[in-house]
Amino acid sequence: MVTMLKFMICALMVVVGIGCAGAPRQPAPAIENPGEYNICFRELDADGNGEVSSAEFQQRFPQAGGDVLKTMDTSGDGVLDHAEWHAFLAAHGISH
Ligand SMILES: [Ca+2]
Ligand SMILES: [Ca+2]
Repeated sequence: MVTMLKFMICALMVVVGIGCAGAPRQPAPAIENPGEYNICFRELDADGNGEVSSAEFQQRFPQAGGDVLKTMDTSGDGVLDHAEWHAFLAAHGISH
C-alpha cells in the first residue's frame, strides 16, 4: 500500500512538473522587427516555384528562427505561398 502511495506521488510530481514546464508557453511567437520582412515575395522565392521553402527563407533571413516561418505558414504545409506572405505583411501593417 505504501509502495502504491509512493508511486502515486511520483506520478503526480511528473504531471505537475510537465504542467509547470509548459506554463510559460506563448500562444503565438511574436515577430521581432516585422518591418525587416518588407520585401517582394519574388525576392524570397529564389527558385521561382511560387513557394518559399524554409531553406529559401533562411537564406534571405538568416537571423530569423524557424518559428517565424511557422508563424507565417498558416496552412501548415511548411512553405509560404504568396497569400500567406501578404497576409503576414498586412497583419503587421506593412504594405508594399
Ligand atoms: Ca521556392
Ligand atoms: Ca503554407
